[in-house]
Amino acid sequence: MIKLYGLKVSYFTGKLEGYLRYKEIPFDFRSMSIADFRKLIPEKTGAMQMPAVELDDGRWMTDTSPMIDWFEKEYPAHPILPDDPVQAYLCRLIEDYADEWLWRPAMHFRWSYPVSAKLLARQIVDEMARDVLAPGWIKRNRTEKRQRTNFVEHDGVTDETRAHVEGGYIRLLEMLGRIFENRPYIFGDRPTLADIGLFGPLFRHFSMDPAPAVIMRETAPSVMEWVYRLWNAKASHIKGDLVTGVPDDLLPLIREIGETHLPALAANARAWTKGETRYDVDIQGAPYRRLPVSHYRVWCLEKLQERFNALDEPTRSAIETLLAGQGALDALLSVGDINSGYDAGGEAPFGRSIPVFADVKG
Ligand SMILES: N[C@@H](CCC(=O)N[C@@H](CS)C(=O)NCC(=O)O)C(=O)O
Repeated sequence: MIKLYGLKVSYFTGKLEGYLRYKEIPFDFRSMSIADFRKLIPEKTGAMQMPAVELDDGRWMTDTSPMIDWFEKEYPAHPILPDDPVQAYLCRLIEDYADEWLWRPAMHFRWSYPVSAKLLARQIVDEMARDVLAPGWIKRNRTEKRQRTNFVEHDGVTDETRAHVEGGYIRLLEMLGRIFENRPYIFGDRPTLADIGLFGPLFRHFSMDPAPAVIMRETAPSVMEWVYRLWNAKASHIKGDLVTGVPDDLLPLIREIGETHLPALAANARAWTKGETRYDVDIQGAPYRRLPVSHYRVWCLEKLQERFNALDEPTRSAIETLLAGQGALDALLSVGDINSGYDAGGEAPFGRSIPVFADVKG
């Protein structure tokens, strides 16, 4: 049986668990210790990050997006990518937004509010650092400080951007709430990659961490219901179909991605091309300053462009019209052809991976 190393509070571990449970792929869950995180996992995968998967044949994988693609090939029953190539492309876009853009509000709500931060520091230390010989309060303080410094303060959350960071979550709940009034999953009666991607931030962070969860319960119970519907979903039990085309209630989400995630990806890629390590970008009028340049996210934009360019002409023009109608096309294509140099041989999720932020230490 495959071994899944991660934590029961982790964004990307939760995303992969949601996927594996839905696909009914059995796995043996292993809590990742600090020693695994600092030594074993980087040795095996190249990146100090979770989750990581060890296969029966001894191979290791990391990075949920290419891992899910690999599992989809190995377990082709009940595919999570829609047959409709327009819907499939939107799934990729929504997954990338959920993975990369929602990371900041998820970390902010977890580490800026003591009611969340104290609980999570306790949970992380209890699960990960039992063997570390130091008083519990020291381990918990260290964890809280590490996370807040790296993922809140160094990721552009300031007095000037805080309302915008939180507003993005509130808007997401409104948009998803409207969708789930109409159908159980983003594209219809069964989950797709769009649901799995959104599950990362929405499950382990927004629905479980005290500060954002109370907002979800009070203002968007249909989203809370979707989170746990997906957690309980089994592909072999769901017979539902997907909708035809792209429903109107999805357009605000595409617009939001076009105004937030895509311009941020483009600014990051431009800064990386110039060899910079920090960049500034204004998003929906909010001034994000000195954001860490991420090589990994240059690859994210490269993949989105590559997939776009590989589409056949009618599909590409349908997506072009759709994205342009929501003001989301320019940012996707504004940085001409990108060559991140990462995973040039197409080995991911095997081979040497890189973390999202290279500067973050154990
Ligand atoms: N692109 C990766 C991201 C994985 C990731 O960033 N995981 C987080 C925890 S949920 C992590 O390990 N961060 C590194 C750290 O905290 O230093 C994926 O999709 O698996």
